[in-house]
Amino acid sequence: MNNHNLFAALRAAFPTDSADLDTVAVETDSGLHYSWHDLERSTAMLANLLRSLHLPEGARIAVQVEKSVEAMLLYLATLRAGYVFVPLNTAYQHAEIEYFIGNAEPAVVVCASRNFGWVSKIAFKAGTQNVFTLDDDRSGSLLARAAHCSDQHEVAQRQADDLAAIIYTSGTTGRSKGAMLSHGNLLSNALVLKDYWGWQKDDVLIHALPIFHVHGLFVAIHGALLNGSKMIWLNKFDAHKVAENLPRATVFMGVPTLYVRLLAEPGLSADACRRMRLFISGSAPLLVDTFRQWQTRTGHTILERYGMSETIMLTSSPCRASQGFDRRGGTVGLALPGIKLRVQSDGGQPLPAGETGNIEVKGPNVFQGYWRMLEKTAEEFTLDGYFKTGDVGKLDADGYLTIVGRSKDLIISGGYNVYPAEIESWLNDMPGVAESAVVGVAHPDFGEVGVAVLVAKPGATLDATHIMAQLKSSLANFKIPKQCFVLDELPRNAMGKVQKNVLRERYKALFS
Ligand code: MCA
Ligand code: AMP
Repeated sequence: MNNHNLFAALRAAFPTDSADLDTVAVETDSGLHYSWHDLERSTAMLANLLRSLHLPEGARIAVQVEKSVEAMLLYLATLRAGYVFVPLNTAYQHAEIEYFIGNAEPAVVVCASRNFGWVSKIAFKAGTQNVFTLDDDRSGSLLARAAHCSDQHEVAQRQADDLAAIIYTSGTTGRSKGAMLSHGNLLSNALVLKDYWGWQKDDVLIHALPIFHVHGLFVAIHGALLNGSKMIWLNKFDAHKVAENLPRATVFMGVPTLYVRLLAEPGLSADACRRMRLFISGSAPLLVDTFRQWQTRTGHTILERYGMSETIMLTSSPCRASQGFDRRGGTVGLALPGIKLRVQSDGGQPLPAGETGNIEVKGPNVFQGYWRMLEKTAEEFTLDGYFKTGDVGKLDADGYLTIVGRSKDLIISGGYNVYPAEIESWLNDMPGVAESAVVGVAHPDFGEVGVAVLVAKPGATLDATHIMAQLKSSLANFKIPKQCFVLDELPRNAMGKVQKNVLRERYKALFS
């Protein structure tokens, strides 16, 4: 293959026969149908629009829009035109967007029309020349402009290590880092999953995840497109709609919260799942209890996989009979083909099966580094080139990986990452707050949620409700701690370090 552009590989799987090109590639829950031909034409038009802007090589296209098929087409068009896609969570607010745009310096920003006022102000201030709007009802200036562009476009030539996307992943110091993923990273992983998960042309994927993170944007979309498989597209997860569509589908991907919510849906039954081939879970720990309940209720065993923004997918439970078909609840399966995975001691020594240590990985899927953070990138790799995931786990004698915790201070809430350090720095800046700690505790719906603990400055009185409201006006809603307590002091060890484990223990039953 001469052109390593990921889009070229995806398009190669589109039907070639003109009658098949008119078959449905994406069907939405609002009754819209997009044929393969539509995908081809509309990505060409959007790619031509981007090209007409005379952007520099490597230009970033930052996108904060509600989920829609058109938003996916914009992603594909960005690949097609050879630019770098920067998706941003729709929950991000002013300060967060200001940081991402300032850091990524995108040449193009696409936002929802209701946010145009404030987003364009930030973008123009940061030097962005083009700001378009795109809404989830197929309106906005992006599509209006693209409508005038040709539907013929030659896919831009790209090398395997040319950048395709930057995915912001929250930083341990409170600042997000942009994980740079190349066309080669994305394609190698998509090809491995195509084979490992046994994708077939007649598979039908229910796409119900957001498309601004790795799970919904890469794993799900690449999986379907690379195999010429149809997608049933939901702009927003809705357990009832998913259950309704199950009888027509074969593959579903979700974070554990989606499985928990589906289990509460009366329409979920073994009969509804009769055509289903694969239920895939990832992004956060799946409770063994959920895994078992799913088996009992549907007759299907969830396939668990583990990955990161920096690496895309790393491990998976076996999928087919030839792989042993042995999916073990509580584990995230085996290292995917071509991916080296090891568990090391803190001193950097390999640990035998059964012992818990730091998970490190190497492979063609591992990212190119953090955007404009050379030192940070270097810190996250070992001398022999393994990426330090920050996850702690153990391998069993058969190679199954169990994640037992994280060395990074991270809360995963409903599949979204929340870094306590970021929340604490906002809390600490609030009037009257002397110090704060944010810890993750178990939650029946989101798996884990944040709880904030505050200590007031001498003489100050803190109103937890008011503080949470203030936080809500500054940060994405999923980052807001679900409860807030004011204490006289934080528990500390002899070294003066805050004992978050003591706080976690104290609040562990808060939501049970
Ligand atoms: C919504 N809320 C949350 C979350 N989502 N709180 C904590 N954690 C969350 N994840 C809160 C909002 O703040 C709001 O609170 C209230 O719930 C309703 O918000 P809404 O947006 O309507 O919620 P929802 O539609 O019910 O969303 C729940 C969800 C969503 C469907 C589970 O969070 C979701 O789509 N999660 C999937 C995330 C994902 O795709 N992760 C993959 C990352 P209030 O009313 O108080 O404001 S990729 C990754 O991790 C790696 C690479 C991997 O391995 O895949
Ligand atoms: P992100 O930075 O958003 O890509 O999130 C990556 C993190 O999500 C990983 O480092 C893990 O801590 C976590 N994660 C992903 N998949 C799983 C899984 N199947 N089970 C447990 N944790 C997971």
